[in-house]
This record gives sequence, C-alpha cells and structure tokens, in this order.
Amino acid sequence: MKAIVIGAGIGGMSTAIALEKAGFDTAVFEAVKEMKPVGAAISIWPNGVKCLNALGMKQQLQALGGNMAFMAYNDAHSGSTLTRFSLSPLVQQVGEYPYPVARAELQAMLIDTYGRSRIQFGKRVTQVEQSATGVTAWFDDGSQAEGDFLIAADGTHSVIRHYVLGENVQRRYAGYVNWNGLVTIDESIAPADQWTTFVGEGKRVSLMPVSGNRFYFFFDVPLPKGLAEDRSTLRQDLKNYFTGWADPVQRLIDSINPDTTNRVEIHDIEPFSRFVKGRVALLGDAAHSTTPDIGQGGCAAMEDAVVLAQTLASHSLGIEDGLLRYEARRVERTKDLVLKARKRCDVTHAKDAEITAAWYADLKNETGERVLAGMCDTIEGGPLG
Ligand code: URC
Repeated sequence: MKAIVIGAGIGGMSTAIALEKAGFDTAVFEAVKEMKPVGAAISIWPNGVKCLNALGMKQQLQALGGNMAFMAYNDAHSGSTLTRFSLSPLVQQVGEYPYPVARAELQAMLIDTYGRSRIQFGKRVTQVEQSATGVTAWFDDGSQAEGDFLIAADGTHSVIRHYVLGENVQRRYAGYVNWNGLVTIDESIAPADQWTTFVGEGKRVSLMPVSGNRFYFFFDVPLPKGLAEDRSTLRQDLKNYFTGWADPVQRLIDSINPDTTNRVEIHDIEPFSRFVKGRVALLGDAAHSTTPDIGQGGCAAMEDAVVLAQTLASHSLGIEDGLLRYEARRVERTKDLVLKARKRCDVTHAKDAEITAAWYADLKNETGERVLAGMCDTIEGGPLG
C-alpha cells in the first residue's frame, strides 16, 4: 500500500513517518523548494510531544525544547507580576513536558527522521483524481504520481480542500497581527525558565524559552487586515504600538532583529466536518486551521498523523473505510481545539473590552489552578491521553 503525502510541513512529515512505521510505503511532495515557516517557533504541548515520542523522536525533541518551568502574566505598563505559577502540576498530571521549539529545527528533525533526500521539493500539486483502486496527483511541472491513497497536508491554503469539500471555504481574519521571532535570552526581559506574557490594551507581548539560550517572542496587536507595513519601520511600528509599556518590553523591541521577525495576520477557518473523499484525506491545517492562541495547531496535525496511521493499520475493511474512521475520530476533537483557540483569542485581544478587563482583573487572583486545569483538559483530549 502506497500513500502520496502532499506537503512536507509538520502534518505531512508526521504523517509520512507514522505511515512508514505502520508498514505503508510513502512518497512526499512539497510545493516549495525550501521550507520557510511563517512562525519562528512553536510550543509543542504534551499531547503533541506524546505523538512525536510515539513516532520515535523523543530524545531529539527533548534536545530542541526549552525549559518552560513557570508561567507568568505581567501588567503591560507597570511590568508587575499579575500571577506566576509552576507548570509542574500540569507535567505531573499529564506525564509529559511541554517543549517550545524553534520551528526550523522541528522541521529539520522531522525531515531528517524521514530522510531528506526522499522528499520531492518544488512539486506544487494542481489536481487530484481517483478511481476505485487508486489516486493520481498532478504537479505544476507536468509530472504526476500514483498511489493507493493520498493525504493532503498542504496547509491552510490547501489546494486539495476544494476537491474534498466540493466548495471553497474562506479563511476568517481573527482581528490581530502577530510579530514573532527569536532572540538571545536576556533575564532583564524575563526569567529564562518561564513563559512570560505582558498583557494590556487587548495586546500582548510573550516570551517562551527554546533551546540554545533563546526566547521565542511574539507581539500581538488588534489591527485591521491589510495594513501595509514594512520591515524598515518594523521596530518603530512596535515602539508605537507599545508606547508606555514596561521597560522589559522596550528592551525586547530594541533587541529583536527586524530582518528575521515575521509579521502574520492571524486567521482561522470555520470548522467543517468532512475531511475525506474516497481515497483522499485532508490533514493538519488543510483540515482545520486555527489561530495560535492555545498553541495547538502543530499539535493537532501530529495527533492527526498518529490517529491516521493507527486507524489504517488496525482495520481491515479497506482504505476508504479506514479514512472515514480517521475522519470520525478527528472532526470533533479538532473543532473543539479551533473554537477554544478562537475563544481565547477573543478574550486576549479585546473583542469585547469588558470581558478582557474582567480577565485582567481575574489574573490578579489566579493561582494557576484554573489556567492549568484548562490546559490539562485540552492536552488530555488528545489521542494518547
Ligand atoms: N499559546 C501558545 C499562545 N503558543 O502555546 C503560542 C501562542 N504561539 O497563545 N501564541 C503564539 O503565537
């Protein structure tokens, strides 16, 4: 049995590795010649970590992950701590650590685990067709590939989504812009072992440790879509958006490298319930696109991959039946993650100013218990517990 995997991002590579482990042949096709993720880093929460462990990457992942032992929210202007607590109760409950990792390093780990030379880069899919026995994919260089089934992990701008759903879906602008990148850890900005977030005015500035003595940073600002902003003014733009914010925020803005800072207009897609058409299945962002607000986009793709391989390997009623079982196990879970992220997004980014003001006030009374319970709930909803 041979799978065609479209896309060599987190979802596609996790899928190719999982399918090979389950005894399938795979061929991976990637549109771009060189991977350039829009995010500098990603937090892999324990549900995602458990998936990568199951795929044999436990040690490599640990080496890439930052030590995120504490979590804190600070007031935007005074910089004072609103709440600070240990993540240890979460680790104890779920049995695994969260690992913030540099995105390029995660990508390299996945690609090298599969075998870089086996991936066909520069192959942009244009069309897929299927018969009762197999699938054909066509690429923009005129070439084609054949397999028994096809997994479309071709991202939020998926080409194959339309083929599966029979209609176009629009991405929904979530209302904020996210600037993100990596900087050397500076403890005058935030403690090295803490996920620190400054909050106020519906904006946030956040730092997470990744390996190699670096912070992943991100700035979120509610803004209209489509503003023209330019790298040469990036630092000054952030200075303007964060005027009056505490010294550590100003130091962070001074220390970032505008050339390697990404600016992303954050979108998601209204959840839909069809991931499969015959022998073709959507996976990862192609099936469910989320805002990053609970750090579950990459994790959900890893979960998809593990469930897909497990479902196909453990049933005998054929590929189409196996793919429908994958769909049945993933639709509700991923809908829940997308809508949870959307809800957090709206509270964090002041969609309703009163609700956000109440959240800021609540943070002063937060012991960590409620925040961690919410995170544990999300994590334990994953396929590996
Ligand atoms: N939570 C995360 C977020 N990761 O775990 C992450 C967020 N990355 O709110 N935002 C972001 O850009």
